[in-house]
Amino acid sequence: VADTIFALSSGAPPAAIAIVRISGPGAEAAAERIAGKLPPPRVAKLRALRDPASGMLLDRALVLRFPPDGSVTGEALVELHLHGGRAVVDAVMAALTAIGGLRPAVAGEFTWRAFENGRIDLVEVEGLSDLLRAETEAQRRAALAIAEGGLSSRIAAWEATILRLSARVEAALDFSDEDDVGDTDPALAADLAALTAEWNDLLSRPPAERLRDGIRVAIAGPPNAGKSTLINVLSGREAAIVAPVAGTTRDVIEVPVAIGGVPFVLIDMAGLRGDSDDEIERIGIGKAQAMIAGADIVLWLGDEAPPARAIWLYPRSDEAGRGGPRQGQLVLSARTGDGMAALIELLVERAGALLPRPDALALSRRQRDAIATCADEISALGESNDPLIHAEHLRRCRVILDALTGRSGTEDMLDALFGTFCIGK
Ligand SMILES: Nc1nc2c(ncn2[C@@H]2O[C@H](COP(=O)(O)OP(=O)(O)O)[C@@H](O)[C@H]2O)c(=O)[nH]1
Ligand SMILES: [Mg+2]
Repeated sequence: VADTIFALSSGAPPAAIAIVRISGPGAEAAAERIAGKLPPPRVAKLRALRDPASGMLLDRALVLRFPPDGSVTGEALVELHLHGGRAVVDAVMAALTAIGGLRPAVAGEFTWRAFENGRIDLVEVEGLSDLLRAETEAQRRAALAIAEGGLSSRIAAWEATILRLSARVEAALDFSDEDDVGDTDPALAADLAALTAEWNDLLSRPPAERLRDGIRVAIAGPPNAGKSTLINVLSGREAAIVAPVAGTTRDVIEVPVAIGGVPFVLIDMAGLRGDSDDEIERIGIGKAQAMIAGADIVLWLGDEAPPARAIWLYPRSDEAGRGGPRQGQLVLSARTGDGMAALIELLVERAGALLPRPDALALSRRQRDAIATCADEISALGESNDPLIHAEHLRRCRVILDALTGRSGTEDMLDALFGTFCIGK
């Protein structure tokens, strides 16, 4: 039998309201000790909470209970909506501890129980984890789609198809003998081709990590071009040191910002020049070149032709006597703000093509790896016309998909995932 656990599930006090959740077989009995008779399921009622030992009033709170069949954890669950003061929360938590038979939850334990009790699968847990950490609208939408089972339902359909095909292959096995291995069943080949096409479509889409980690924008060019000034204006803070001295920025500075609801990581770096006699600056220039190579977008502030993936800028445009912009350069002054709106519009537009489409499923690395491995199994299957081999590849696909949803899981993966949650979730 599971322990009964409790935790503060809302944010850190003080706040208007603090929600303490109690989950497990003893949840209702414990809640009754301090709140008296509990309201009917899923009905919120105001109750006086009292210390069971002294009878002292602790708070007046809204009490809600959810029976196991309708609770998020799949266990009896009680919520106490307290006044969100630190001492109120402490007093109620102390009273719950004193009752005995229940203990404070560890991080992610409520979600773990939901998973263990089959309320959600591992893919949905991943979506939930991303949802709790979502900081931009795009992240929220992508995470919610996964958390709501958008991918899980697709996986269930694949598993059903594979199971059906396995049954067909295994039935064929029973009727064939070893010397009489026929051609691959054409219906099987067609079903597998459809499955593989669906997987390849998902694999070809922009990955979910781009949404979480941000579009990497390298701000590059010669020293004193105005790179650090631009990054400060774009991020709205003094992230990088600005000075009219060549070689001021030597290390790489990464500034995460949301612009137009899109997460970006702006990367400031040493100015590119070949003649530096400063050892540290030369290392910085080497790093800068690596950053340019790895960036999703490059903002190029140089006069020479820009590198690939670059938006070519004509910076410090407010200064006279600069020779004027060339064809293809976006005229920009970080000082006057001239051209900034156009630059931001261009950045958001470029990012749009690199990010998952708003309502399309975006897969995480783990999800992509599993699907790619399944696709490999199916292509290996296609190279044989032995039903015994077919059956084995199909079986392996089922194992991979089971691991993806957590029906059979590796412990270290579970630890890593549930470790991302906070106490009370
Ligand atoms: N007039 C003008 N000066 C600028 C502009 N942007 C940067 N600067 C100046 O140019 C110098 C170098 O700027 P900085 O951002 O440090 O260049 P970095 O070496 O490319 O990072 C500093 O003195 C800045 O104040 C701009 O848009 N207009
Ligand atoms: Mg700089």
